[in-house]
Amino acid sequence: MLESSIMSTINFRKTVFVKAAATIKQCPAEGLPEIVLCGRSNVGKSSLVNALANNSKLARTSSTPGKTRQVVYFEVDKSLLIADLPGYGYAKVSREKSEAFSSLCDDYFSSGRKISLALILLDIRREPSDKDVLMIDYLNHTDIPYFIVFTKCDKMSRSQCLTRQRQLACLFKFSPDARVYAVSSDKKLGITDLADGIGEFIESLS
Ligand SMILES: Nc1nc2c(ncn2[C@@H]2O[C@H](COP(=O)(O)OP(=O)(O)O)[C@@H](O)[C@H]2O)c(=O)[nH]1
Ligand SMILES: [Mg+2]
Repeated sequence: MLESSIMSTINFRKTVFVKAAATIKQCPAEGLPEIVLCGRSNVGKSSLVNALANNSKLARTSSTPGKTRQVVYFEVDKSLLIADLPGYGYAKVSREKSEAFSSLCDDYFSSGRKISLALILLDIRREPSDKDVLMIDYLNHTDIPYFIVFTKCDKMSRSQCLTRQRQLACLFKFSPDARVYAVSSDKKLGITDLADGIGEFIESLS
């Protein structure tokens, strides 16, 4: 997890909250390239926004899974929009609520909004859920580019992390185009690398 020295010109420290949307209709107008964060509830989506922005007060994080019921938008350096999607498939919320969250996540992908890049967050320690598998399978059948981001890597040694990454890559059948990152938002590991990767990818679109 060496931090790369090649910097993209997008400054993630200039990240601001835009709005929270409870329905697709409330989502902001399209314009800037948009990246979406997806993954099960509690995987570390909001913590990743904060780590990228180096601002722990930006996105609300929670140790109680299933809290976010909205798509939360952030604008980075007037250059891109980050959509923090509701986490999918957390068993402890009621079935009705759980379906509402995942349907907002599903709707998002079928809404016709232009998604420039999806970040699929996977907890390095956990076994993939059916929803994770479905999400990746779905993306493999679309032309939406995605990066895989393994989270909470501070919970393991570096060598355990590499072994897990290899095991999970076999289980998931990631697209050969998908870049794979391993990060810790807590310990700020791999964050600069990921920011550079996102910046470079977004800049290559224009
Ligand atoms: N150890 C560790 N815990 C983390 C990390 N990222 C997030 N967490 C914890 O995981 C829980 C859920 O994080 P959150 O960002 O709210 O997840 P979200 O539901 O996907 O947005 C919180 O208790 C965080 O403190 C990490 O890199 N390392
Ligand atoms: Mg969150």
